[in-house]
Amino acid sequence: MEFDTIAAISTPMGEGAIAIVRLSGDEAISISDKLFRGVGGKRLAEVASHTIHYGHIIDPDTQQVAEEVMVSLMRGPKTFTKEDVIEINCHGGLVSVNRVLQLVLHAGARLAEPGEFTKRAFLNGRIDLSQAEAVIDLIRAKTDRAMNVALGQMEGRLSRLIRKLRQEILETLATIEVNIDYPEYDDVEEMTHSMLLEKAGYVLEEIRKLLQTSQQGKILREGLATVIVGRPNVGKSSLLNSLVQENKAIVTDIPGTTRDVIEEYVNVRGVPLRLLDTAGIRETEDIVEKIGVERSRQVLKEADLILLVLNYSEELSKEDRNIFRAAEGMDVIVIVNKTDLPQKLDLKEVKELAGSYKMVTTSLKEDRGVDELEEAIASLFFAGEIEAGDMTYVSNSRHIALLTQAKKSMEEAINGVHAGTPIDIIQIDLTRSWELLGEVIGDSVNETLIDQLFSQFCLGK
Ligand SMILES: Nc1nc2c(ncn2[C@@H]2O[C@H](COP(=O)(O)OP(=O)(O)OP(=O)(O)O)[C@@H](O)[C@H]2O)c(=O)[nH]1
Ligand SMILES: [Mg+2]
Repeated sequence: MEFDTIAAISTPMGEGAIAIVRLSGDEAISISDKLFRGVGGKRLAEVASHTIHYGHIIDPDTQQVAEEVMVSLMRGPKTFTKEDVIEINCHGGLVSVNRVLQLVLHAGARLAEPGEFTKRAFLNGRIDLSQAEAVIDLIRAKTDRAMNVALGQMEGRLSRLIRKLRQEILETLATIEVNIDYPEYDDVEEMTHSMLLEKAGYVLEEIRKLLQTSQQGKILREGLATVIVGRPNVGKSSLLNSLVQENKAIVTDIPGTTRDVIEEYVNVRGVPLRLLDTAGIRETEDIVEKIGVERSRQVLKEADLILLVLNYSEELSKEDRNIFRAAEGMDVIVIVNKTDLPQKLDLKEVKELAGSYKMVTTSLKEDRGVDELEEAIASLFFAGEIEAGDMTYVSNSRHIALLTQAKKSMEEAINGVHAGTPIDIIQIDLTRSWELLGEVIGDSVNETLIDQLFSQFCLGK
């Protein structure tokens, strides 16, 4: 494919030891040669591929040295985009790297859109769509395990499985065609049906297995949304601080201290948590607090796990009961905090309310019970260690939606066979399933979707 030459700063904005301006396209090398003065007047057009060169960037208008650089030169197709790629390593700091970018643009490159480098890798056929999406995941990965999942997807693990399933469907469709073309044999219909059931059954089972990993995959990717709720002053923010082992949230003895939802990522025994500390839930006239309480109720609804905190030194109140009610039907761990103080809470009453929920007693003040809580969180979600390294996970909601639809079409095909539906109707379901799987890896997606997907990337990637 033919594209113009694009350029962008590929390192994060801010101060750093180095910053990189990246160019990709047919003219990447000639544009760089207009600006680069290497040792001994060496021209980039003449150097070997995949080599790095020391020199200066010269402003062609003033002939002044703009920056001291190292330039990496990589000729296509063995590059990220399959095009010629130049990376200019500048000194870190916004001014110098921006100046180099401006000169590069002035010399004929176009400023890249967010994700355009990765989009080219996709359009030039180096990676498929699910691999490109994994690049975003990799950038955003917050834990080692999330990174492993993204890496697995990027190197094509999911793609390979999807391709295999599509191939199976295609073969099934082909066999059906052949059988329809030779209807003179008596047992053709029966043969077709039994072959169909076997093949379609296999594909359906594989899709099911993949979808089963989606819950864990999503958790690994986004972190388990864990919401700390409870009345004001029970110790929610203290709990957040204790789990992240830092004083992130403000803790005071004034009820109603936390007003906004506070979010932190933490790895608890291999479970990545997206921990949310909320404003204590109570009836209040304070406008700011009221908004906070409303937000608490909102995030509660979206939680994967709820840490419901009670105060050991106070009686169970109507508000506590309301919180239990709001959390009904969700995964809950009940935490009875402030056990260093004299008991007023009726534990029997709490146990009745808690039912099958796990219960942990803590004194965050004296640092007691946090281990047990961590244990409870880990065992609740992963019965045993998870091995994100060598499993194929689906974690992307676009993939999950497509797989769910593909599964449905497959089920319809199978039901159709059982119900004696005409074979051409069954063919439609199979074809649909084949197409849906294709969308996962980008074989049959439209341009709008592609643009939208890549626009989620950061600039320069
Ligand atoms: N004695 C005792 N005090 C505690 C314990 N845990 C927290 N506290 C204290 O309880 C007070 C309230 O703690 P926070 O963590 O701010 O409580 P909160 O639930 O976030 O309160 P709001 O943000 O107002 O909803 C602070 O003074 C903490 O130091 C504990 O286990 N024992
Ligand atoms: Mg708080």
